[in-house]
Amino acid sequence: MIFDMENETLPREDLQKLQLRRLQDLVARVYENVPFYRKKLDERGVKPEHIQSLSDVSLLPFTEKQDLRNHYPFGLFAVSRENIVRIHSSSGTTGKATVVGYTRRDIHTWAKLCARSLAAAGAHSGDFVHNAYGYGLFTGGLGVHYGAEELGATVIPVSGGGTRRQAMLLRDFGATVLTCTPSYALHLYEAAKEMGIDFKELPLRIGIHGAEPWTESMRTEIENKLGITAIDIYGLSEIMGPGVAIECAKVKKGLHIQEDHFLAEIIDPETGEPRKPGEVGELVFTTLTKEGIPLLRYRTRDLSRLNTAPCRCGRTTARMERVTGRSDDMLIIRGVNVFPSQIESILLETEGLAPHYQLIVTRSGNLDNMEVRVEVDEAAFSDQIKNLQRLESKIEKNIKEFLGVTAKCKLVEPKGIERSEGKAKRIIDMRKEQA
Ligand code: DLL
Repeated sequence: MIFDMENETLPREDLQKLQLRRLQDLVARVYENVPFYRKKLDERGVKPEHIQSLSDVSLLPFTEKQDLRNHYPFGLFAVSRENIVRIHSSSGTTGKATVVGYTRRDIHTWAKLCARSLAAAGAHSGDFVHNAYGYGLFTGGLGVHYGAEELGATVIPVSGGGTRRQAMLLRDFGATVLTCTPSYALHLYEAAKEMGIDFKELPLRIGIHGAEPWTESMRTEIENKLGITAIDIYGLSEIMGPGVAIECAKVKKGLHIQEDHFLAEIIDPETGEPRKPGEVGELVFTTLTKEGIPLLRYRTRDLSRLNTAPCRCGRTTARMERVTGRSDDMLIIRGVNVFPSQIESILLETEGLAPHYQLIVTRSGNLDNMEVRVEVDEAAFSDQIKNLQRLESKIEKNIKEFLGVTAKCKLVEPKGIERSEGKAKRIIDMRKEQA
């Protein structure tokens, strides 16, 4: 079903006119209300009235995750605090998190776009949506929740964790739609199986999975094991949260971007120059309608390509190819975004450690595991085993507390981490080989 027939099927020419109008309004708004953007635009000699066509977007400055961090927490908001009705934030509570704010209208738009997304995936009013995305500062839980309600479905706000209980609720309530990360879907399947629950006997029809990269073979595995249609949903908190783009159940080839609200570009991640249509590069989004924290040309670091060919489902919006990688070193561990630099700063603040470490990411069953190997200094090395174990637990506790991710810490002897002659190899990600 197409939830918003008018806007999702606009002839591309009309869509582009709408985008231009919204872009012009956006640039005027940020010029007026966000000192950061006014300064950047002034430096480039760009005034709002210079935006005369969609390609003039290239006159605008990029925005990076670091810009949000530099203005932590609310420095890039474009409206006064009283007009912000909701805050979300990406993981990391060390002052380096990215914080976003929504006006009442933003929340309403977001709910509509998530309703569009659920409908594109094949959900409809009357469906039971078992929502296992995390509720809280993470956008997944509440984003999907509001969308499901907007669609007229019944939400079961389970959030993350308590897997055996989730399996029981899935069976008892008879959910027809499951929303969670792809890895969690498989984890849930395993737990259910151990409890003697057969997914194929449940009324579940659709899985809507995202927040982390996954592959076509993982889709096949989920579909076969759970007996459902598995749909890819994409989004990021800086732009809105889930619902920026979604596959349609009809074709399942590329994710329809909600282009009346987000202007997408593909650039060369090295030079920042636009890539030719159809070429792979870094996805960049400009929020066309957002009020709380509108962003110009936000660099997602996600790699993809765009396809503007008409889709058999009837939507006219461009489709982005499934995101398979990033152009930076951000790791996604069980859906939680983690930068090695965040782990590093926790390690550096801990006494008794040398600044040499490695992050080893593996996958056991369907879940990601991260081990932090770090060298102790000479003084700590001569300590009793008991003290070293205490140090390991302390590091694990700090990583959990500050980054929201569970990691196993393993202390190694001085010089125990291999030195590299060039760039230090800090991340050993074995998930791809294991897939
Ligand atoms: O992960 C929002 C979301 C929630 C999307 C629920 C889908 C479902 P962040 O925590 O800000 O927001 O993380 C955003 O996650 O830049 C991508 O690198 C990655 N990501 C999100 N969806 C996908 C996907 C949410 N379908 C970052 N495929 C993004 C691959 C994804 N990567």
